[in-house]
Amino acid sequence: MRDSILTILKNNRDSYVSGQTISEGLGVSRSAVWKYINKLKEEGYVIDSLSNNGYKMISAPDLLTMEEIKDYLDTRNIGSQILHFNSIDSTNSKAKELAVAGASHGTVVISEEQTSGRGRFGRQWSSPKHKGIWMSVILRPDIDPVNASNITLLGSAAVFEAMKAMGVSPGIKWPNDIILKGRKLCGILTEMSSELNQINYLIMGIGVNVNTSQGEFPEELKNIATSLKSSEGHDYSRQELTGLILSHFERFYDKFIKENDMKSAIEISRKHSVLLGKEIQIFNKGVPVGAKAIDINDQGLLVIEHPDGKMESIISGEVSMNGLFGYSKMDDAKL
Ligand code: BTX
Repeated sequence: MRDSILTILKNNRDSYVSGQTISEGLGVSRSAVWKYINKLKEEGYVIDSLSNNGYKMISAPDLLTMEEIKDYLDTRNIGSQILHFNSIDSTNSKAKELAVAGASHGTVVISEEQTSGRGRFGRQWSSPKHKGIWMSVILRPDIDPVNASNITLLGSAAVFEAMKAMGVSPGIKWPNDIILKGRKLCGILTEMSSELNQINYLIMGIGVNVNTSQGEFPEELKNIATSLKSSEGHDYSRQELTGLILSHFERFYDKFIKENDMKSAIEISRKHSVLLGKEIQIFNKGVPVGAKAIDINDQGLLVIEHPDGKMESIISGEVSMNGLFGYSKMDDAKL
C-alpha cells in the first residue's frame, strides 16, 4: 500500500492528488491513506497536504531504496530485489546470510551505513551514513570456481562505465580498486562459497565514496581516499550512480556467462589501468617482491615481469588464497 501511494504521488509530481482519489483508486479508507502519508513523511519524503486539494510530493529523500533507484535501473535480473537497510554491520555479511537462506540471483543488499564494512584480508571499509554506496550483489553463476575472480574485473569495468556516464574518468587498479586522482574512490570485495567444481553463491560487494567531504574521512584515510564530491567539487546522485553500476554490471555479466566473452571489460581494465607499465610489488606470503606490471591478458590475469625477466600471470583468486596481492610502489601501501 505504501509503495502504491508513493507511486501515485511520484506520477503526479506537479499537482495535488486528493485523498479521495487515492482511497478510491486503491480501495482503502481515507484515514488509511493519511496514515501512510505520515509514514512516508517520517521516512524523509516532503509531502505538502492542503485540506481541499489533497497531497503533493515536493521532494524525495536521498535514500537508496528500490523506489528511488528503479528509474535508473535498466536490468532484468540484477536488482530485481533490492533490500534496503538504514544501518547494518556489512552488506556482504547480510548478503551471505540471505544467499545461504536461498535468496535469488541478482538480489542486491544496500545500506545507508555499515558499522563493520569489510575490505579484503580482514581490513576495514569506512562506510559513513548517506555518503556513499555500500552494496552487495548475490550471484549464482554456473561457472568453474577457478574463474570466479573475473567477476571482480567485471565489477570494476561496470563502476568505470558508470563513472564515465556521470562525466568522471577514473583509473582501475587491478583487480578491485577504482582510483581517482591517485586516491581510492571505490573498492570491490568478492566472496564465494563453492564446491570443487561448482559455485554455490558469490557475493560482489561494492563500496563507492560519493558525497564524503575530504575532512569527513577518518584520519588514517585522509591522504589515501577520495570521493566524487571531494574530487569534483559537487554532490552526485547516489541513486543514479547505483542504477548505472548495476545496469552496466548486468551487461558485462551476461556477456561473460552466456558467451564467455569478457573482451570489452578487459579492454577497459587495460586501457584505464593505473598499474600497467609501472614497477609494482606483489606480496608472496607476506614478503614483498618487486616486479613490473606488463599487461592484463585475455583471461583477466595480471601479467608481471620479474627482475630476472621471468614472466608470470597472476590470478586474483591466487591473491587471496596464497597471500599474493599487487600494490603500485608509487601508491601508499594501504591504498
Ligand atoms: P581493500 O582491502 O582493497 O581496501 C581496504 C583498505 O582501503 C583499508 O585498509 C583502508 O586503508 C582503505 N579504506 C577503507 N575504507 C575506505 C574508503 N571508504 N575509501 C577508500 N579507502 C578506504 C577493498 O578492500 C574492498 C572494499 C569493499 C567494500 C564493500 S562496501 C559493501 C560491501 N560490504 C562490505 O562489508 N564490504 C563491501
